[in-house]
Amino acid sequence: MRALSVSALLLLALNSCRGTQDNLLDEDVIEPVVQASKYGSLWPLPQKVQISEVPLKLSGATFEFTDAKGSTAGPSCSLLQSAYRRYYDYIFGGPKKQKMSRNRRAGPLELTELQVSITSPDSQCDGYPSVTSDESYELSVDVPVAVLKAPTVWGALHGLETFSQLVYEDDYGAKTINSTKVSDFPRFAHRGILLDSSRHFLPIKVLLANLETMAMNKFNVFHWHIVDDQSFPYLSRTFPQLSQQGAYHPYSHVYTPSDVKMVIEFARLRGIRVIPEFDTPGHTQSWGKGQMDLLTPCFSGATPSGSFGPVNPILNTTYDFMSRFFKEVSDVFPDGYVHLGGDEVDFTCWKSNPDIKKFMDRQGFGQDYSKLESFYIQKLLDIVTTTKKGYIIWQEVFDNGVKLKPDTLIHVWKGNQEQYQNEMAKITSAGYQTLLSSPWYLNRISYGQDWQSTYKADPQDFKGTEEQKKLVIGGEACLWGEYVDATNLTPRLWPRASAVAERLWSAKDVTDINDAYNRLSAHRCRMVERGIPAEPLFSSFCRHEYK
Ligand code: CP6
Repeated sequence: MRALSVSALLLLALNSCRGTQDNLLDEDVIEPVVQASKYGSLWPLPQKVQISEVPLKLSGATFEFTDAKGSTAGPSCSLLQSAYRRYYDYIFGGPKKQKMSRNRRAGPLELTELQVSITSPDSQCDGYPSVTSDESYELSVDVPVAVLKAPTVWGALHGLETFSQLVYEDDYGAKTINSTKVSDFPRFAHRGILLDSSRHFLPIKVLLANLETMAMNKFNVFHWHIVDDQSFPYLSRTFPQLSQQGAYHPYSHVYTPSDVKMVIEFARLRGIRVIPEFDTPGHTQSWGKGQMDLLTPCFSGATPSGSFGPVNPILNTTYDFMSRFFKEVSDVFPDGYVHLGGDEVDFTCWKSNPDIKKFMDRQGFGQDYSKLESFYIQKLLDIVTTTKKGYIIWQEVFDNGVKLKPDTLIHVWKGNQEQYQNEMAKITSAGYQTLLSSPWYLNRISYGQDWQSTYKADPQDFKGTEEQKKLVIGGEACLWGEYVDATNLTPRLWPRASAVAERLWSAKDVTDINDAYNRLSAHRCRMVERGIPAEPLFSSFCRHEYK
C-alpha cells in the first residue's frame, strides 16, 4: 500500500513539473510522460507482436525450459542449456533452489513450460554466428505450453530474451506473462558496439558484462578496438614484445590468449561475433615500442628527431611483420572479418623523412601522400586476403581510392548528417557494403536526453536506389576510450546504446519517441535489476527500488 502511494506521488510530481526540465536547448527533444506502453517493456521492439489481455502465472517451482521433440539442438547443446539457466535466473531472480517434481499440479492459467525447437538441420549449436546467420524466431506464449521456434540457436537466444522481457509482476508481486504471439527478425545483420581497450585497459569482467548487456539488447557484434597509440594490451604469441613493451603494464594490463578465448566463447554463447580491430598505418605509436623499425622515423631538417610516425610503408620488413602478425590474428579470432582501421593518417612525419621522399619520387607519387597511404593499405589488404578473412576499413581508405575487394565493408564514422548521408550514397553507388557509426559516437555526451537523436538517425536515410539501401548491412555504436575506463563505461554506454539497438533491429517505421521512452525506461530498469548500472533517461524511479 505504502509503496503504491509513494509511486503515485512520484508520478504526480513528475507530471506537474513538466516544463521545468533540462532540454530547453534542444527543440527536437520531447518531454516524456511516464506511462505504460502497450508493448510493455519490450526492447528492441519485435517485428510483429500481439500481446493479449490473458494473464498467465509462472512460478519458479514449476516452470522450466525444455527441448521440443524433434528439435535439432537438444540436451547436448550446452549453448542452449546455459541460456536456459541464465534466463531462469533473470526471470525468477536466482538459480533454481531444488529439482522440482515433474508431477506437481499446475494451476489452470499457469505456464509451466517453454518448449524450444530448433528447426533447421544444422542448429549451429557448436558454431560461430556470422553476418549471414538466421536470427529469426517465433514465440507463442499460451497454455498449456509456450513454444519458441527458430531455425538456429541464434534466433532461439533472441527469443529467450524476448520471452524474459514479457514476464512482469502483477500488483501482488506474482510473476505473470500475457498470452502473446511474436514473430521476429532483425532489420540489419550487423549490429555492433565498439569498445576501445587501448586508451584505458578494460578488465575482462567489464568486457563480459558488456557482452551480457549487448545480448539483452540483441546486439550481435563486439568490435574490439583492442590496440591504439596509447597502449598495446593484446598479447601476441608471435610477437610477445609488442605487449611486453607497449601495454600499460606487461602482466596486469594485457589480454592473454586465454583471456581472448574467454571473451570469444562468452560472446558466442550469446550470439555475438567478436571482430578485432588492428588499426594501421596510423594510431600505432604503441606498436613501435616493441617492434624495431616498424614505424617511420621523423626528421627535423636533416637529422632524425627521435619521434616516430605511422607504420613505415617503404620497408619489406614491414610487410613481413604484417604477414606474420595477421596470420596469428586470423587464427586467434574465428570471425570471418577483421577490422583493419586505416583512419586518420597524419602525413607530417612521412613528409619529413628523406627516404620516404625518395620512395615517393621513384613510385611517381609526386607530393600526394594519400597515394603512399593507399600503397600501404593495398599491400596490407593483399596480405589479409591470403588469411581468407574479409575485412572492414574506415571510410578514409575508400575516400583515397584504394582498390578494394567487392565484399569489403566500409565503415562510415565522419561528419554531420548531411556529410555522412552523402558518404553512404557514394559508397553504395560504387557497389560496396557499408556500416554506419557517425551519429552513434556515444563517447560524446551532452546535457539532456541525447538518446533521442541517436534513436532518430536511420542508416538508410540517404539519396539512393533500393539496391543501394540493401548494401547497408548495419551500424555500430562507438564508445572511444579517452575518457572511459572500468569506472564509468557501463552507465555511459547503457541505455544510450539501446537506442541504436532498436534502430538496427526493429522495423523502419518504429519511430514513436513517446512509446520508445516508455519502453526504454522500463528496459533500463530491467538492466539495473539484472545488475547492470545503466544510467537513467530522465527523472524517474524503478519499481524494483521499493520492493
Ligand atoms: N581513435 C581512432 C579515435 C577516433 C578514431 N580512430 C575518434 C575520432 C573522433 C572522435 C572519437 C574517436 N579516438 N583510432 C576515428 C575512427 Cl569524436
